This record gives sequence, C-alpha cells and structure tokens, in this order.
Amino acid sequence: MSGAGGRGCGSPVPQRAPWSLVAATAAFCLVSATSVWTAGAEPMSREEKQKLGNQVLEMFDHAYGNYMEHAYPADELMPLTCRGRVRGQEPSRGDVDDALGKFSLTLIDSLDTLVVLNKTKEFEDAVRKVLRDVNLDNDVVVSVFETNIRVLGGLLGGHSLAIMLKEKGEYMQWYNDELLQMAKQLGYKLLPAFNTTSGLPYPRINLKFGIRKPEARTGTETDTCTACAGTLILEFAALSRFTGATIFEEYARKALDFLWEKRQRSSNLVGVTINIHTGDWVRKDSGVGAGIDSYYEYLLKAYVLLGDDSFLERFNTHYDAIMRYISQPPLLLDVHIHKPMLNARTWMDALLAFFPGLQVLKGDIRPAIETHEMLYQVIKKHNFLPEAFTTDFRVHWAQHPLRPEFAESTYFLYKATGDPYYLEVGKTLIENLNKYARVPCGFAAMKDVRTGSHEDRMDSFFLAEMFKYLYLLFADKEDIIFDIEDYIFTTEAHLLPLWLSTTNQSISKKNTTSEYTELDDSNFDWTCPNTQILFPNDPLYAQSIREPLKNVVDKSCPRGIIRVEESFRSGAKPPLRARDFMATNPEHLEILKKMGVSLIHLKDGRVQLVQHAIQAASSIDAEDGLRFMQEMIELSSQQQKEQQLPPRAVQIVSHPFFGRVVLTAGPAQFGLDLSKHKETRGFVASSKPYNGCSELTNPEAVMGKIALIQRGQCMFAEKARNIQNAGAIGGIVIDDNEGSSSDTAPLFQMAGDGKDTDDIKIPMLFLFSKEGSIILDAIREYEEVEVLLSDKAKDRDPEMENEEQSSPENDSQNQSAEQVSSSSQEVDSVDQESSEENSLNSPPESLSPADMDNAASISPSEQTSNPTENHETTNLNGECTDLDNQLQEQSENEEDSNPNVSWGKKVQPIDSILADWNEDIEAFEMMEKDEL
Ligand code: DMJ
Repeated sequence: MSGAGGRGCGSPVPQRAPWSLVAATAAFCLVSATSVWTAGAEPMSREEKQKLGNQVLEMFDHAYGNYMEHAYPADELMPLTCRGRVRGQEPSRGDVDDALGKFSLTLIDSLDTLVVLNKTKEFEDAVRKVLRDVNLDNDVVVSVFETNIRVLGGLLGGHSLAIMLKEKGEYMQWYNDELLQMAKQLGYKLLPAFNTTSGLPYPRINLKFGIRKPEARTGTETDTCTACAGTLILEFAALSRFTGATIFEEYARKALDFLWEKRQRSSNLVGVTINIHTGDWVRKDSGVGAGIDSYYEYLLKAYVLLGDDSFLERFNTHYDAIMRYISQPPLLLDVHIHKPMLNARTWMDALLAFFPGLQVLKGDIRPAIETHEMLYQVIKKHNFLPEAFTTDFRVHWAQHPLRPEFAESTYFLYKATGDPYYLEVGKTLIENLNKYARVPCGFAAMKDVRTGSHEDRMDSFFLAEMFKYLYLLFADKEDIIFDIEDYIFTTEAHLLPLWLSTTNQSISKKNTTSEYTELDDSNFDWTCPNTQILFPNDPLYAQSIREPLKNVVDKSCPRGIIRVEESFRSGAKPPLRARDFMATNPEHLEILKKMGVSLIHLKDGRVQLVQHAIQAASSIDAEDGLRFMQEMIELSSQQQKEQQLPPRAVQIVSHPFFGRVVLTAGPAQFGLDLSKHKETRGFVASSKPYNGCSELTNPEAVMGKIALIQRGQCMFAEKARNIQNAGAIGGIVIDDNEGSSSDTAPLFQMAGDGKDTDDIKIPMLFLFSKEGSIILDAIREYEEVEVLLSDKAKDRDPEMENEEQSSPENDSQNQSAEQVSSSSQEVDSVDQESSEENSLNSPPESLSPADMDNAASISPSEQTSNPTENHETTNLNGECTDLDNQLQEQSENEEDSNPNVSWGKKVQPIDSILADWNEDIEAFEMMEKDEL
C-alpha cells in the first residue's frame, strides 16, 4: 500500500509547512495511491495496459503525423479536408479563431507530449522546427489567455523537458535555452495587455503591434472572463523563475490579487466576466466550468508550484463556497454570486469535467468520484460529452471538440484510487475516439454527438492534453523516461518542474499584496490528502461511492415535472393556459410573475420564459407555474416538431473513407423521414441538369442511386420530384453559396413548396458547399462513392474494416485523403439567378408558437425537458421525488439561506420581488451571450 511507506501523504505535513515541502508533497499525493486497490473491478493485466498504451501511441502518430504532413506550419489541421487552417484563409469562426496566431500552434502545443510519449527523437526534430520556422511577431490579434496557456505554456513545457533530457546526456545536447528565449520574447509581447488600471489583462493583443495603437485593432474591449485573467500565474511565474525577469510573475500576481479583492464577499464566489477597467462583475453567474474553470485550478496549483500560502487560502475559501452552493452531487450547477441559493442554469458545460481532477489534487475524493461517474454516464449515452447538457442529461449543445477534461479527471482519479474501473473508462474513451472521431486524416471534432457528424477541426489541445492523460493512465513508471512526479500540469497539460519553487523566490516575498488576517482559516486543510485516511481498509471505496449513482443518467427525472404530469392526468389546469398566453397582455404578465415565471426579451425578438419555483408567491402558484411551463414546453415542442427537424448525417462508406467521414446534413420537411425509417445507402451520381429543376437528361446515371443536385433556381420539392421520377433512391442538395459550411452556418432545413408533398417518397438531405465538395472531390478521385443517409451515423461496417485492413491502399490512406481534398471541384455550371426556395433557416433552439403574440417566440430551453421523455422515465422507474418534496426541499434550502422567504405566505414585498426579477433577467440576458 502506498502512503504507508513513510513518504508523502502518509505522514501529515505540519501546519503551514514550508512551501518547498508542500510543493513536493502535494505533487506526490497525486500518484501515491496507485497500489491502493486490491479488489473490486477486474484488475487490468500489464499486457492489456501496454496494449492500450501502444494504441494511444498509434493514435497520436495518426493525429500528429497528419498535422505535420498536411497542415504544418499552419496552426491547426482541418482533418476532413486534410489541410492546414490558416487564419484569414477560412471563414471566421469568431472567438475560437483567436487561438490562432500563425505560430504553428499545434506543433508548439505538442512539444512536451512527444517526450511524455517517449518520442524523444521526434521531440528533438520538433524543437528544431519551432526554432527554425516559428515567428512570434505576426500582425494577428490573438487571445491573451489562449496564447499564454498553449504557446507560452507549450514553449515552457518544451524547455522544461529539453533541459531534463540534456541533463540525462543523450538527447538535446545542442540545446541552449532557445525555447526559453522564445518564451521570454512572447512574454514581453503579452505584457502590454496588462496596461489597465485594474491590472487585469485585455482579452486580446496584436502580436506585432500590442494594444491600443490604431494598427493593433484591439484595446477597446471592456470585459474579460475570470479564467482569462486568472490563468496566467503558472506560466508567468515559471517564466520569471526560469529567466530571473520578475516582471511576469508580478503582473500575474497583481491580476490574481485584483480578482480576489473583487470576489463577492458574502458568497465568496466570482462571476464569469468582469470589467477590466472598473472591476464590476459583468456576468454575475458563477460555476466551475466555462469562463471560470482554470482560475480555481491555478490558485491551487500556484500554491503547489510556488508554495505561497495565500494562494491556498484563496483556493480553500472559494472551494468552500463551491461545495456549499454550486456542488449538488453529482451535479455542479451555476448560481448567482449575490444569490447563491438560486441556480442560474439548468444545464452544465463540458469544461467542468476537469473539476473532479482538481478535487483529487485538493484531496476531496468523494464528490470527485460522484461527478466523474455522472459525466461518464453522459458519455456512455452520447459517446462523447456534449458541450452542454441539461440537469436531466439531455443534450443542450451538441458539439464536442475532442476536449480532454474528462480524460484528465479519469487519470487523476485512477492515480488517487488505483481502481481499475478508471482504466476501463480510459479504454472506452480510446474506443470511442477511434470509432467515431477518427478520420483518414486525423481526428475530427464532433459537430453533433447525436448524429455522429464531424466538424473540420482538430484543436491543438487534443494533442497537448488528450494523449498525455490517456498515455499516462496506462503507463507504468518505467514506461516514462522521466519522473512525472517532479512536474505539475498546467491547464493545457504542459509540464513545469516543481524545483521552480525554490528558484528566484524573492518575487513572492516581495509582492504578496493582499492581507489575509481577516480570514478564519481554522477549517483549511494544510496537508495534502492522506490515502490511508481516504481509503481506510476499504479497497472498494470508490466503487461504493459510484454504486448508488449507477443509473443516475438513465433514470433521471426532470425536476419538478412529475407532479405536473400527474396533475394533468387528474385534470388540474394552470390559471393561464399556454395557448392563450400573449406576451403583450399585462394581466398575463402579472399571472406569470405570481407563478415565478420570468419573461426575458431576447435581442433577436424572441421571448424566453424561465421558471424559478422559489420566486412564486406561494407553493400553489409555483405548481401552477410548473403546469404552465409544462404546457408551454409541450406547445413549443409540438410546433418545433412541425417547424424544426434535427440534423441528419451523410456518411461516406466507400473506400477510403469506410464510414469514417460523417457530414452534417440539413433535413427536409418532406420526403422519407430518416428518423422513422431505415437509413438509405447508395452510390452517388450528379444529376443533369445539375440544378435538378427539369426532367433529368441522365436518368440511367441516377437510377437506383443517390442524386446530387445543386441548390437554386427552383423549389427543393421540384428537384426531389425530378430525381425521384428518374429513379433516384435519395437526393443530396448541395449549397450553391461557395464557402458555406456547417462549421459556421446554422442548421438548414429544406421546406416544402407549400403544396402537398406526400408524393415525394425518397429522402432528401442538404449539404453546405464545403461538405458537398468533400463528396464531389471524392467522386472525382474515386469515381464510385457510396454514402449512407441517416439520422445518426452508423458504426463502421466490420466488413469494410476488414476490407480496409487488407487493402493495399491502407498504407497510403493519408495520401488518398490528401488527394481528395486537393483536387479541384468541377460542377456543371448553372445560372446564379435568385432562388425561389421557401427555406427555413433558424437555430435549433428557437421556437415560434403560433398562438402567441406574433412578435414573440418562446424558447424554454432553460426549463427541463421534453415531456415525452418525462413520461417514459417517470412511468418506468417511478424513482423520482415528487414535486411536493422538491418544493419542500427548495423551501427549506431557501429558508436556510434567506429567512425572509417562506411558503404559503407572502413575506417578500412585491417591489423586492420585482427588483430580484430584474436582476435575474439581467443575468440571463448576459448568459445569452455565453459562449464556451
Ligand atoms: C484547454 O485549452 C485548456 O484545458 C483550457 O483551460 C480549457 N479547456 C481547453 C480544452 O478543452
């Protein structure tokens, strides 16, 4: 048993231990429990672990090899079109592009991964390439946060391992701190961002021109996210301590000090965004995911790396608040910083998946196991963690950009518990990546986890983090050429040596600005987790915590819905029926208010309804409010069904794709409904005329095939009839707007022609131009291209896989994929006259109940769930608590925190309710802007 050996966590560290000891010990805590496990889930043999480790190596080669071959020196690989993503040459994706600075991002982000994965030779080559090719002086506006964690962190991680290797005496003997010099150059480039009165950095900077100069095109922002301003200390302190230039650590400390001062004093929480000039919270919602995540991470890790008690005090204060308000095991739900008993959302984002890992570092294993288990069940349901999912585990935002946070937490939990269950979890992650995200030219992000469709995107963090955590999960000590325990992981999983804590330490002494004497720290932990206490004689500890959560996702009941359905069955009705509701009727608004239902006017003209039962005038009003919301959800979903269909998938199944490339397709409001019928599979053929607007002149070519038609010049239904008459078994309409892509445009649905379309029996799907050209290029290259039209991508056909393995083309897979993308598109020319199509192009979440005020529409996405799902789950397991209990619980909770509120009687004056209401509306309006 580790921990019993007398080293590290086994022996309590003295209170306020010298920081150097704490740093080393805290890092040791992460790895000390690997042999704790003795029974429970089947242990994994060394051979199996090695096999999985080798699989990770092979996957890394596939991702990195394709990046280097087809994208380098571009920042990122576009794995579907097999080329580099160069900023300015692709349609803008908004903020997400701010990570790209024309500095070969993926190469720099991958440097220390190469060493962890034992690819020392490749590391040496990669460092030489960085030194030879990378220019940090580009006229590009980049995110300060992303540049810090990915590029500065990447260079420092590379430097840390380069000097380690040099010292070992075999590799990198020529190295003379060149990466560190680049890091310093970059550090100085980022410093002008801190030129604000608060010391919080501007969110963006021009690498060449800095801030606020006319040519810099930045410096006008007023807000930044908390994580953006609070995730600098590890890299900046490391840079200072490596170089002796104290200014970096000073600036990062100042920003952290300011955030700490601005915490909401009664809740000890921080908001998501802050004004960098005034220090006012702009978004007052607070969680542990998007916008805040790594601020907390860096407080604890700054303590570990720098040994400064003030960081641990701050972390523990925040952690206490998180566990008090945000943690609702196994959920982690955002709240308002001023009213922390009030949930600000009914959904969680994928970024919070890092939190169990941080809890391990903190030593709070139980909630870490619980949240991780909940997340794993969501993954099992959707293969990946969707960007956001609701409290009843439905998909809220369906993308998944191959984020590593869950793998990170899995690794740390395995380290803490030694439970082989976490190895099985890792195995599933590997299988899913290979099965659903692997494409011939790398790994593609999931555009929609429900359909399995891809996005032409492979973010650099996939190489920086995912492969490190997965490899380390299965690696034994001897599989890694250095001692990982001597390093700390940054938020981008870059490695910084713990010996930095004893180097150039004068900075911390000189510049600790805040005083902490007012804090009662009697509850703080000054020791790192002791595995003997965590797992007292119980090797099944982790399993016993997971057990009660076994079916938490499958058997989840949407909160506050069950009783409503019972009420419906017994005929109870809300005082205001959803179908009668008019957003402009003052009486209706009054009733809504009484029922605790908030009305939010969104900028795009829609109206959003959100219910907080605790804001209702009484528990009866709260119930009425729930009934009303339930009716509204049903009404909306009915109309949504009529107006909006989910995305569909076009999966290329023929050689060399073999089902691995899945394109996001728009549905049609007519023709065969792919969600009800079996998928349609067939070879594709271009129709003549290509626009499909008249009888086809090549019926023999499209007979029994899936016809490709270009958008434009007539109604979609007309195209469908023409190809159907020619014998096509399906149709794919390809957008005629060059450059359009599902990466940047919302889902497009093809509407009917306003007449009866029952005569159209074949399935019709829509592809934007970029996705369409992938098929057209494939035809040009391979002639015979077979696709599958479906509502959800199908697993790869085993026969296809065998074929693939035995195929001589297998070796040249990457080459083939490259050829697909490089061949030019030739299509029949069509006149670009204006289209008469009747199309519906609206974001999936927007609904427009016809019975409502014409100017308004309702989006109940903040409320729970689809009623049909509710019926099923409720009736099947009957395990949900009923509304009375929930209201009671809510009431009790609320009473705990707010003695002015009690059920059954109105003690809160109406103007205070209105004031609260306005504050909520403000907060929700801010949330509308939320982007992960
Ligand atoms: C990474 O770039 C970092 O981990 C960051 O802190 C947030 N998450 C992304 C990957 O999801």
